[in-house]
Amino acid sequence: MTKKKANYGNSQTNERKTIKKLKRGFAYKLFYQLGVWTQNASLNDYYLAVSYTVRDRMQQLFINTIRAFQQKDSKIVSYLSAEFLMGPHLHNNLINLGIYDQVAQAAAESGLDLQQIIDHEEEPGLGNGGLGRLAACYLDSLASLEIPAIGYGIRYEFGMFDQAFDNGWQKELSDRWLQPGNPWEFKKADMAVEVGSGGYTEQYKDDHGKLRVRWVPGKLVKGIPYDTPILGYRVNTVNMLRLWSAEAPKSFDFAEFNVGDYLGAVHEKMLAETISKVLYPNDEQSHGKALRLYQQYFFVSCSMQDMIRIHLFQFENLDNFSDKFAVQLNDTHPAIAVPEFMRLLVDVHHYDWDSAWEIVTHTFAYTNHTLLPEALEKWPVAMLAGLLPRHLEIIYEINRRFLDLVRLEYPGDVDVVRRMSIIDETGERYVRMANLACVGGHAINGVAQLHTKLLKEHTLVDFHRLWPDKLINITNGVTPRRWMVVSNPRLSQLIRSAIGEEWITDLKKLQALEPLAEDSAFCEKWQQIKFANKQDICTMFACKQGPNYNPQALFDVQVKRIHEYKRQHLNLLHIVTLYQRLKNNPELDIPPRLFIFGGKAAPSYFMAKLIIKLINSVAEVVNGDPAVNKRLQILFIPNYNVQIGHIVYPMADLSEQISLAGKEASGTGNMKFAMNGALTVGTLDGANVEIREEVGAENFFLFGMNVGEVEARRAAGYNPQDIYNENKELHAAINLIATGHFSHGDRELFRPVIDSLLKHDPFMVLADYQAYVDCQQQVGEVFQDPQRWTRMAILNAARIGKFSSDRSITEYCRKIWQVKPFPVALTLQRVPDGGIKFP
Ligand code: GLG
Repeated sequence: MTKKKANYGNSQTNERKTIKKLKRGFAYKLFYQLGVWTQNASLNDYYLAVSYTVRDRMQQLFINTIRAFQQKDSKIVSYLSAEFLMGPHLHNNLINLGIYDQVAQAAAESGLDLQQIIDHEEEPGLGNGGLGRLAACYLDSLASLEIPAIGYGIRYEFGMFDQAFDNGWQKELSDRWLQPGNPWEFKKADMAVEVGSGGYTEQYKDDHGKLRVRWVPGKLVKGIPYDTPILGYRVNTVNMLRLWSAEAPKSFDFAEFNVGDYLGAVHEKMLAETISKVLYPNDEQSHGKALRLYQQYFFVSCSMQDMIRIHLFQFENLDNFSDKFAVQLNDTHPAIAVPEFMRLLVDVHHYDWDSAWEIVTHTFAYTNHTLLPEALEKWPVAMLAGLLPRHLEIIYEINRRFLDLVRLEYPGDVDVVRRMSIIDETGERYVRMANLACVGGHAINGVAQLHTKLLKEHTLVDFHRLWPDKLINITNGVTPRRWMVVSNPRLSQLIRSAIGEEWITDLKKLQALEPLAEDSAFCEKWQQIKFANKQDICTMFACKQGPNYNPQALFDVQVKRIHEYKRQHLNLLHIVTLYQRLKNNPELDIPPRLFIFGGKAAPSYFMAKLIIKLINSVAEVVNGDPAVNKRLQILFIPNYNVQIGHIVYPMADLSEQISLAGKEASGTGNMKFAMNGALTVGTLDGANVEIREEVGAENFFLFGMNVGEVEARRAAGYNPQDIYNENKELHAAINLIATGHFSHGDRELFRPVIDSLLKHDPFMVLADYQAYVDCQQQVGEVFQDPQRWTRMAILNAARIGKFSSDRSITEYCRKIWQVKPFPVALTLQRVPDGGIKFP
């Protein structure tokens, strides 16, 4: 399907006019909006001026899309997510609008360098990693597929921390994304809503003498929405990311709330604002903190109230709410929406329980993103009782009714009741959020085939048995607009000139590249592009200890959160092994390699931070050793984020996807690498399985145990010490670390890593070590045959079509949301004098 172009296309005749208008736009914004003139404007002023000018060009589409939301026959997807890792907006918006070239030209004619302006943007890092970035890819696809959608989340004042290295240790610096000003958002102060906490519940009789319950909160805060337009690719649809910021409500004004106590009143205001102050920087770990629970409740309550308002704007009551809204719970973080919506329906809008439950369960669906037990959220009952007393009552009632159903289905089976209960009563009592989400929605999905299978067999086995059709798979995807067109312009241009543009919105079309894998001229161009991308990195980062990085080397890349299950330390053991081999045999015939790492560790995750220190320590020794540093180098890029991702994926030769089988739900970096023509070395975990299926086993470096083998190995009594004793190279590599070779003789520093590996090795690093090293040997050999390598790389890109987020979103629409595209008609026109003409 070819898409019609949005208004601001690149038609030749309008070109000059557009450029002239853009230049005038920059100057106008500088002068009137930012209050500076060209001579004294800073780079930030120019960034803001250009961004405001671009935003203006989205405005007509944005307002028309919101009008489309308000039409009775449009159904809206609400994506509820505690994280949206959007990445920089400017470049992406230029690409989606189709005015990159004109803006670049207008900037040049104004004496500006567009690239420099693009690079200046502070990205909104409102997410930890894959889960938040997935939400951002999905917003891009929803808009590009013309599906009306709102992303609902939190406008954290401080997003993900900035990472720096201090003597090799991770140092966390506070993120300042809002400091330079955010030109992409609109504050909608008059759309604020109130959210309660604490207090008590009481029964009362309504006007008809009916007994009802109401919640009397002890405190209120105000949620203020900030809207960011989310532009689709070359379509009229501009959806909305609505992020809530917490403020103290009016009712807490000085006179009423705290007579004469000025500081006390300010303190209240501060407490209220704490709610949206900072993103919890933990990936894959539940926090157990009351503030975190309240953050979740805060944005969910704001969002449900907002949807209800939108609905009642068009309809008399909420009976048909689930025909208007499909609400997706991105993991369990927003699962408190289930009792909140019940409360709003029963207590506020006076629905009876059964009708309310009918509406609720038809509205929600839940995506599970993890198999790690420590990531499954549960909240102490006592905490909920204090913070959200009415919600706890509602959860009990939901649970009572649900367990009746379970008992009916499995008479006499007390174990199944215990396991499925929303309340965990095995010790201190907890509310299990995954169980709540499973019960409160009409669909549950995993994020890759293997992940869904494991959910069915283990984590959610009881729910799957009770409701066999409810749990389905929708494999993740990523947007080719950001991860190819924006981040890899050279490759995108080559592909365009070879097969046209349709792949940008229909990624399966990349298949047309397959025959070109045999075309030597095309292969040569492909290689030149990879080389140029690699050179960029070498220019950007200078080696601190040794010779500068060599763009001829094999770029072997692992970028992702630092976590033991992702096994950055397995990668490191391979590096130390190569280091030893080179030291023992200087003539060894292996291709030069540059190992690149990127990723943050949760500030409280001791082992992950020690692994960062270990990588940096090995880097210092290896890079500084002239005996090896022509063939072995390590670069740990600090502060890995979306922006760094833009430069990392295009230059990689090899993508490290080496988690222990059964631990990574899907992974999405694996898709971005393959899209950009990197080959994968990986285990049969998460979406790796499907990537390998698509690109062909012969174009994928597979190693290690599969899930069944992992289970069997553990069942047989896994003893890592045996492997250490038997494997000479591994033994030597571990000893080198343990004896202080990389820590200036300090034998204590890395002892916790070594002890963990030798005593427990929870992620079976040692069990997969030999297979990994052997597989890497093969990688090195293939790399020495550039023709073969390039052919494999092209086939990876050509066969990656399945992993577009457009495919994922199309599946969500069909299998879960029952939503269709709703193309936006431009009924509200801009008029030349700057006013708005109503039709
Ligand atoms: C999770 C999982 C990843 C997954 C991502 C998006 O760990 O495997 O790709 O969600 O579904 N916390 C995450 O990043």
